[in-house]
This record gives sequence, C-alpha cells and structure tokens, in this order.
Amino acid sequence: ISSVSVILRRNIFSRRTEKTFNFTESAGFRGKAVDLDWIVFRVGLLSVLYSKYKKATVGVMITASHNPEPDNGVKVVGPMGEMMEGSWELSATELINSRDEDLELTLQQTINNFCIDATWPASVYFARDTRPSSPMLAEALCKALEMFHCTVKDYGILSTPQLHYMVRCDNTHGSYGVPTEAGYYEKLSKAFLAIMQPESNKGQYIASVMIDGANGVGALKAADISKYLKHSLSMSIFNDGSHGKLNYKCGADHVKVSQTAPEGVPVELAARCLSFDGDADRVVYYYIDEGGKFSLLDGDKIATLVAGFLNEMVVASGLNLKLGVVQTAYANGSSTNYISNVLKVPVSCVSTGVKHLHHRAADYDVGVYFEANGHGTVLFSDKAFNMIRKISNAESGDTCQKEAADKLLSFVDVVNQTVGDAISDMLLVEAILHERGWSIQQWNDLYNDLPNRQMKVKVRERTVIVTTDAERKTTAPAGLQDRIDEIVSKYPVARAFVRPSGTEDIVRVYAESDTQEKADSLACKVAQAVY
Ligand code: 16G
Ligand code: ZN
Repeated sequence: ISSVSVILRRNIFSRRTEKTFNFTESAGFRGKAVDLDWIVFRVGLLSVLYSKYKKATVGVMITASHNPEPDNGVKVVGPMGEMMEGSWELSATELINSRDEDLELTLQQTINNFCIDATWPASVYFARDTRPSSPMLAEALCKALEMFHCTVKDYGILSTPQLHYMVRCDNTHGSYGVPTEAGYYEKLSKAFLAIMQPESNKGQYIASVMIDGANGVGALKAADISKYLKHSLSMSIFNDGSHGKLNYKCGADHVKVSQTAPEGVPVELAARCLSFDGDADRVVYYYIDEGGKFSLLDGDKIATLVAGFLNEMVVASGLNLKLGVVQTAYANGSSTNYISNVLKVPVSCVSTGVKHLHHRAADYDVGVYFEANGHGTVLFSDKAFNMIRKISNAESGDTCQKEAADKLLSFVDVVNQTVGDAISDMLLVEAILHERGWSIQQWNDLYNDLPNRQMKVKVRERTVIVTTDAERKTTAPAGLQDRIDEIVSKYPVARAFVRPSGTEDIVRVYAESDTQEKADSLACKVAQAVY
C-alpha cells in the first residue's frame, strides 16, 4: 500500500477536482473519458481489495455501454460474474473521493472494515470496449494492479458479458466453461448447433438476421462467433465501427427510446433486424411490415418468448420446476398481462438495475429476467440443472420427456447466465423461433404492446424524488404522486411513473396509454408535473 503514495508523489494519477463522485453497483462509475484516468486507477486499487476479500478472481470492465463515445466508465465484476456487492458501494465511493494524502489511510480502513487478509494473492481480469479512450484507461488500471503483484489477465477488447463469463469460468474451475474467447464461442455455438439441426419443416422461420452493432464491440464479436455457427445462422452485420460513431443514431438504446430503426441498416421488408448496445449486453429486435410500419420487439417481447417456450419444455420434460419472470416498472403493461393471464407464469416487478432483477430471478428454479431496454438473461438453479440432467441421462423412461430434457440442456448452454448478453440472447431467441417455426411477425403477434413514451426531465436536484413499490410510485416530494394519479386518471388504460436516473443527472418519465398520441401527451403532462 505504501507504493500507492510513491505513484501519487510522482503525480501521475492525483485527484484533479473537488467534485464528489458516486460509485454505484449497477453503473460503476461513468463520466467524460478525459477526466477518468485517476478514477480508473483507484478502481484498480479497489478491485485488488475486492479480490482479496472474495479470495477469488474478480473483473474490471472499462466501458460506458450505450453512452456517447466521449464518455467512458468502469465497473467491478464479482467472482460468479455478478455485480459488486452493495455493501462495497460506500467504500468504493470513499476510495474514489478521498484526497490524495488520505488514499493510503482509506485503503487501510477498507482492509480493516472488511477484515481483508492483505496477504491473499489477488487476481484481476479486465477488458475494455472499443472506445478510443479505453486503452488509455486500461493503462491507468494496470498501473494500480502492478503495485500489488497480483495475477492480472488483460483480455483486450471484449463485450461486457464476455468478461463476466471469463471471471465465472475461472472461479468455477472449468465447470462453467473455458475462460477464453474461443471457449466462449465454442460453448455457445455447440449448444446452438445442437438445437438448430436441419429439419424438413421449420415453418416460417428463416435463419438470417441483420445486426446493428452500434459501431461497438458487439459487431466484432458477432463476426467472430459467426465462424463457429457455420451455416446455421446467416448474419449481416452493419454499424461495425468501420465508419460510424459508437452509439450514434444506432444501437439498442437509441432504437428503444426513439422507437425507430437505426441509421446504417438497410432494413428490408419483414427481415429480422436487431440492435446491440455499445458493450453488447443488450439486444432488441425489430422489423418493417408490408404497410411500412416499424415494430419493436424489446426486452419484454424477448422475456415472453423465452418464458413461454421454456415453460413448455419444462412441462414436456415432466419436471416440476418453479419458472418465473422478473420485470421492472418499464415493462409494457400488455407483456405483464400476457405472462400472467395467458402463459400463467408468475411475474414479479423489481427496481431498475440488473442486480435487482438477477437477485429476484434466483428465487425461481428457472428465472427469466429482462428489462424492457433489452438487458436480461435466464438463471437455471443447480436444482433445475441437476433435475434436467437426470432425465436426460436416464437409461430408461419416457422418450418424449428425455428429448425435451436433452433440448433444455442445450438451451442452458446457449444462455450466458452471468448477466445479459446480446450475442447469447440473440442465439436464444433464434433457437426458439426455429423451434416454433415462427417469423418475427408471428412472434410479435403474441400480444400488442400498449403505446408508450419515455422522456427525460432536467431538474435542479433529482434526488428529491423518492420512489417506492419498485419505482412505480413516489413518496417525495409531497403531493407529486397525487398529481400524477390525477393526470393518469384522465387517460384510458394508462399508467405513468417517474424516477431519478441512476446513470444520468436527470429524472425519467414513463407513460403508456391506448394510443401513441395519448401516451405522448400523458408523458408530457407528467413531465410538467415533475418540473
Ligand atoms: C444501468 C443498469 C441497467 C439499467 C440502467 C438504468 C446494470 C448493469 N445496468 O445501465 O440495468 O437499465 O442503468 O439507467 O445494472 P437509468 O437509471 O439511467 O435509467
Ligand atoms: Zn450495455
């Protein structure tokens, strides 16, 4: 730890502003890349302590996801590929904000607070997205890691979910997979190919997609995995970073929020198109129908497709497993209705952010979680996995049940269970559409989304807004919820909520109603009430 002060005395990574920074579990830290090297350096120190605390390999990812190219950010990944523990958020924030002369002391306090065995050999794996600023930040991270003689693995450019996967593979000694890029592609593609056996009748399904790579890492990695997928899925990749700017007028977030096709993709009639975000942990689908209408199939549509299919497979395997779906307040009201009333699958609503969804999904034997923005995955509990494997391995028994269990096992391997993964989720959706023999339109026709609108409101202090009931209601400032209720009551089949963003200095507004005009008008009225 004393070498920290040597580095600081050389004035390489000294704190350069008096501003206070919040390190959050979900977003880690994000900001303008030019201001971040000293923050990434300190997160490097933090990751070493976290690794010693966990007595396991941890990860550090340099990315700002769907944010604009000049931004960047840094996140810490836990041993099983989960987010950093909430109990570390405060220490992380203190470490980042401490004055240079107090940094050693703050590190020592963290060691004491968490009873860390400082002699434990730390191990940190890291990777970065394709932002021009990322190599410079990776160097700052290395400077911190070098001081501790810990095991360091630099994966270069990876998608966020790939790094999560590597960390989990390392800590599970191969039982989850091999912690290399080739290992990741081989695991996913082998499972995918097992499902996509050529069949005489695949109905309306055509194994071809158009991918908007958001000019980010997802485009590169999709091209890599396509070599392993052979002819099972043909991918045309656009916005591959060769000319456009990262996330600019493209990518999953842009498509979801603007509800329009991205630039740079020659969207063909009825073609299945999809957009990744800048670090490839989100995916949304869309298409244009004969009437020229753009239809978006977001995280909710993916959740319903996945839950409906897996539920049938579980039943077909003859297993009694508890399958459930986890959503947030942003989930379209129609999707929630469809899951509970048509699929008859339990659905719960939690606060925004992967950690909340992931945590609740782990309550089920098979937990499907998706945010409307396209981030999500499926968790199979050990119990579920063992039961499926048992049926699949049984020497005798019902052949239909065995077939279903065999197939389910392939589905387990297609999924990156550590965190939402655009590439893995794409393969999951494609495999299900193939099994169903469905076109994107048939998938979309399962239910109709309620028209909805999201808006951002700039306020002086967003934290004055306090929410409850999984962010669906506000408790402060006084009177705001009554005002929202009154506005909403004037619209048919309407719902609206406001919440302070966890990643930007703004308040978000969400509204839905029976027509787009009414959803837009409702969002505007609610935004005015907040302002
Ligand atoms: C973060 C979250 C994402 C959430 C988004 C909401 C993780 C890994 N990511 O990106 O799940 O949807 O924040 O952003 O938890 P907001 O608070 O600005 O609306
Ligand atoms: Zn992302």
